[in-house]
Amino acid sequence: MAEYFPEISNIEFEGPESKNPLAFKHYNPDEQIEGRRMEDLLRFSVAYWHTFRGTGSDPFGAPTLNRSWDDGSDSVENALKRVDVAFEFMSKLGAPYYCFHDRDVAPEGGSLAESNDILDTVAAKLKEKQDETGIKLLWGTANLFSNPRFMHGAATSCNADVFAYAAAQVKKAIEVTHRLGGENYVFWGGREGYMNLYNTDMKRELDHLARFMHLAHEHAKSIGFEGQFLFEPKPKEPTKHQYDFDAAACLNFIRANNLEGIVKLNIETNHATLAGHTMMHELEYARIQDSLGSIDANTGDLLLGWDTDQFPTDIYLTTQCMLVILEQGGLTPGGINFDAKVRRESIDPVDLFHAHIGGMDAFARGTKIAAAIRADGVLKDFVKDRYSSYDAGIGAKIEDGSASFADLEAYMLDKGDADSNQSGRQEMLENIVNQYL
Ligand code: XLS
Ligand code: NI
Ligand code: NI
Repeated sequence: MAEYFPEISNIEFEGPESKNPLAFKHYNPDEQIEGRRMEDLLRFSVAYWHTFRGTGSDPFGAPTLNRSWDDGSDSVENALKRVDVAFEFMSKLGAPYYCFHDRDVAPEGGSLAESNDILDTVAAKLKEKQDETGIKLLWGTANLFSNPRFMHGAATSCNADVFAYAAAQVKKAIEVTHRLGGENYVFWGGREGYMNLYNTDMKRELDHLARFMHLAHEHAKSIGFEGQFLFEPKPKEPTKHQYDFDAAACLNFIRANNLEGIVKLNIETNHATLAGHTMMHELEYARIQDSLGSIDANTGDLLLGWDTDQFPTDIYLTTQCMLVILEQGGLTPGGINFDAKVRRESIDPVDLFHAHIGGMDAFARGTKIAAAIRADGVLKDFVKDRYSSYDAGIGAKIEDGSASFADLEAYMLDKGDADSNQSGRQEMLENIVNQYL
């Protein structure tokens, strides 16, 4: 069988002292962290669209990446060959999972029926390779944004035929995800949003999106798909007002439309920062509401205002992510999907390995640091103590609901003034975190 990365052998863990760029320094699948194997805790996933469909083209220039195996065509033959490439790459990397959009793995045909047939053909090969390698599908999704038919949105399109088309496409994508044992199914809003209210009935669009989600859930149930549904919040791109702007907007939509327990969140770093939040904020906001399902790991560039989808290398960032993820005991059935692409100047196939090794190591190291911080309990103890005025007395009555406004007034009239405040000690805590890095 043809080999597409002949120069590369399996990427092994060699430890922090290793100087080999094609080895893991921190990601050691069998190492135990908080009682779990690193591989089972982190559940790393490769994004098919970036890693096997990325070309290096940007709005200003043509493809740059050297991918000798890819003839650049949309033929089924080329799509089938990419499956071999993908599974060789993922096996050599040691990634246990991957994710795809329907249109990344299989080209669109001349009609919906033809597109479905092509998807089935490629899915059969994906299944074969999954069985052969043991690599699993973290999540599937449908591309409801590239084709011009989705210019006004998919479930929120003003055109009912487009809603119907999107429904048919998602129906198929859920079925294929189910067939491949996918553990989640993602809905990224794509073009679900609007550019201008002069031509938009926002109420109808949001109602349609809710209807779409209930239909998807009913279909999933009817075929026995038990994977977790996930919304992926993102602001700005591509529409000016995305309906799933951030975790808060998604959770509001979920609650307003009786989708609690049906849809959780897939939080992406670059999307968080575009929304004006830190990744840690978005993760914690989702976690405390039992809605943190999975993450798309990447990073933006603070100097650029768009979704640059770079591989994460910042240990502070991964430590902060893992503080939240460890707090909820991992992400299962979700995982850490590298929704990230190599820069268009990183033109060699080997750069795909460097990029993923770096991301996996950054997360592994962040995991070890976060676990050490948690083992010492420094942050937790400080926070617990900071709120201790709610553990007894008037605070406990506020929390258990037994104090009315009148009670609180009487309490404070009697006392005269609030107890003095204590320092937040932010700088000390930042210094403590730095000690672990
Ligand atoms: C785009 C999104 C997309 C989703 C899957 O910005 O991140 O790649 O993860 O549709
Ligand atoms: Ni994403
Ligand atoms: Ni993104």
